[in-house]
Amino acid sequence: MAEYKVLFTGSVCSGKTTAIKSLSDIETVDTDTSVSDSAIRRKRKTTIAMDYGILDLKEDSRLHLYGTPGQERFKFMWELMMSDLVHDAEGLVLLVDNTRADPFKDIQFYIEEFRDFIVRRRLIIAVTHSDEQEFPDHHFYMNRLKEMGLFTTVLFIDARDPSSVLEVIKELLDHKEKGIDWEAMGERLEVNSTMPGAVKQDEVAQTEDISLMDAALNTRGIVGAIHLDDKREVLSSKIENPHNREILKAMVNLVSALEKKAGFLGHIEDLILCGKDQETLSVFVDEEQALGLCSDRELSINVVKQQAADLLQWSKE
Ligand SMILES: Nc1nc2c(ncn2[C@@H]2O[C@H](COP(=O)(O)OP(=O)(O)OP(=O)(O)O)[C@@H](O)[C@H]2O)c(=O)[nH]1
Ligand SMILES: [Mg+2]
Repeated sequence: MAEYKVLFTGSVCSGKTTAIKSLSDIETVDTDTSVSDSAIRRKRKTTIAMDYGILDLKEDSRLHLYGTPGQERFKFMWELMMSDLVHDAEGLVLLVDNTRADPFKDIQFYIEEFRDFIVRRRLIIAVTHSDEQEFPDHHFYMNRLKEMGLFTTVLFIDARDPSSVLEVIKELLDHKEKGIDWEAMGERLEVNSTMPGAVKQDEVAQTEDISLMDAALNTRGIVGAIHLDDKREVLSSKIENPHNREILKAMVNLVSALEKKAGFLGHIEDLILCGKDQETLSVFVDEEQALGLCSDRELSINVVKQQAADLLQWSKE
């Protein structure tokens, strides 16, 4: 029996659990649970450990489908999976949610986090939610990725539609495993997916009434937060150390001052101070609001940035 493995990753809500359910011939193992932090601003359930399913390719070959949890607070699972379960995987499928404020930031984040894993494996970028947000389109992705030095396949899929997710697998395995009847497989999966409960379609965004501050403070590694409006007035602040609060406010003002004085820089999105001691201070600024965060030193800058992007985007909904 030939056995292959593939790993799906991507931001919260990008469709990892759904894609694996769409493809699997067995009842998938999912570890979804109710959310208590920034993800609650978008959905009710999130994967905490992993997703797992199996796709029968032929009588004598099958594909094991693994999905990471999307939230960075479960990042230890990514490392565990990469070093153990999926160390021999064929490739990584990076699901990119097209409704994200800046999908390319997500791509950069995941490429960075999975850098060692993709060195010797195929990377396929699969854009989801494009039925909800058409742009960036395929052409735009190809151009931007080229600028980023990334030469990889980009497919537009709907994670809820088995035939569409199957295109990703075909791209990954077609040259490796000959004689697969992709069309018949697509039909089989379509039939499966109409079975009750085969694909969960009922967990669409139900934004609950949780403030950005509560979501921020429920996020692993974030120990204080301050939220300011477009006029840079403080809306809410939960920071124990008064000095940190003042420094974060000053950093927000500094961003505005720098944008005025150093126009050649264009819009400054963030300013981050990393000291040698325990906390990192960062501010994230857009036209409508600013968010200041105190975080544990052990939380990487890459992760703090990704968390802030999540918090700011979902707070606008
Ligand atoms: N409209 C639309 N909805 C989609 C698409 N892909 C997935 N969804 C929906 O998006 C929601 C979230 O999908 P999940 O599969 O739970 O996302 P996830 O990546 O597993 O999220 P985490 O486990 O929290 O990281 C579900 O309601 C899906 O049905 C798509 O391409 N278009
Ligand atoms: Mg999931």
